[in-house]
Amino acid sequence: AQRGNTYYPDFHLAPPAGWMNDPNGLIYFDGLYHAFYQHHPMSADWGPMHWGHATSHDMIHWQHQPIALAPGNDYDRDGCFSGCAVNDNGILSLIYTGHVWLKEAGDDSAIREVQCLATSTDGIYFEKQGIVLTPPDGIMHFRDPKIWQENGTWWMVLGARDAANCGQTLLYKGNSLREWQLDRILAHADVDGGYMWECPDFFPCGDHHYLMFSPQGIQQNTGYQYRNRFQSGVIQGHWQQGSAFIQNQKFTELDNGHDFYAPQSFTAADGRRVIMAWMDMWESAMPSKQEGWAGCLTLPRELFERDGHLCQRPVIEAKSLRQQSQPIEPHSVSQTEVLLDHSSAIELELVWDISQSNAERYGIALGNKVGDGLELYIDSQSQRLVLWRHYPEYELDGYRSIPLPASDKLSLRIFIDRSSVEVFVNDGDAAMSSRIYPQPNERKLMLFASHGSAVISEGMLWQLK
Ligand code: DQQ
Repeated sequence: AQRGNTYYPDFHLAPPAGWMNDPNGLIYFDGLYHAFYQHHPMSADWGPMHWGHATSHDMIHWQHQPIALAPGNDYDRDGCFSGCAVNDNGILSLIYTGHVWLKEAGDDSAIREVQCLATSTDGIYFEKQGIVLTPPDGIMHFRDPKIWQENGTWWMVLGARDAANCGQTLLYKGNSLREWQLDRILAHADVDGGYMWECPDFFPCGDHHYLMFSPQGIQQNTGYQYRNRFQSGVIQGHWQQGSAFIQNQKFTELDNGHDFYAPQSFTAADGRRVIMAWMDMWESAMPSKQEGWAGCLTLPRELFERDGHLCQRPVIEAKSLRQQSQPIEPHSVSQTEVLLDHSSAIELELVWDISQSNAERYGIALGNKVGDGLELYIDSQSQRLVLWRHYPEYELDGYRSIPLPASDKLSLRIFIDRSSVEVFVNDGDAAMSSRIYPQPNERKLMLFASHGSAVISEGMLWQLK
């Protein structure tokens, strides 16, 4: 419905109208990918949560489907909050959190949260089956079930907030989707680790297990170097059915851009572990609301391990978006060069030869001129890769950055849509995702280098469908 608007994405999943937040119930079922999502169809603001729904043959091209869940029963009166989808013996089953405000809407100090089931025979229309799990004594914030099956046993991780206001992940074991017993507290926050851990997920990848979650209430400037109150990341460790989660790394942020929250994983048709996240952020300005919608999802990303390190890259299916290509010949950049006068949906691959470059700063910019809009650059002095956005009319400003990898060359794979940028560094070592809000006449794509020159050793630019 929003095609033609300034900010509505060309190749990311966004709601047909209204508000979107977390991806829910990502699943490959019966030959089709399903993406559900937190949705408020009545306005572009968060409100009583519904589950929006879209299906796809390739996780890239999506078709909108009717709304799958709407609030209204006494146990989910104020929202069908986040959850997952599983294949229960051929039945597509959604497990979600029924949310009720006990005092006033928005008052987090008095809520009731329970886990609920809904099933479908055709993958489109869902019938609510009621409550399947209520919280342990003393726990009120109790949400976002993520379920998997292993050797015939069901397992569920759930986000919770304990009596001392520390976030935790609870692990439940189930004989069926309707009978659950608490197995253990899988992991919990120490003092500065957040008051609530939202949207947990727990899965094997490479040689490890990963607990992925989105803590709320992180203190700034702690030893963790978190960015703000909201984060999404993983703890790496080892786990075997029925035993403790042995953590061998601290929480690590998954994406170092401005807008990435509540990722959820699923297994693709061929067994790849794929994640999608909400590509926006709580408390952020969302200028697309003026167009009647807000929020979109990231591209699906395949997770994999390299040298014991969790990496992510866009699923291979994303290449089906590529249309005309334009090579960027190896050369030295010493002033601003315009690559495209108007870039709306593009993919850009660039390899910078760091060892041959002496500019103070070099990279790409999107805007009217360098220093006005978006910049992704290498800062030679601090040896960091910096993603900077500057949209003062929307009060969206600021830097995010990561240390440069220790290699002579830096390869960047960059996806630009009408209101987003996603950057993948050195084939998956890191990712940076942010919403951007260039006006239609401010979409010049440039290469730049200041105070010196910088060497590009490879490059390719694609227009995307
Ligand atoms: N969003 C949902 C909750 C979840 C939060 C509500 C995370 O279930 O904890 O829209 O963004």
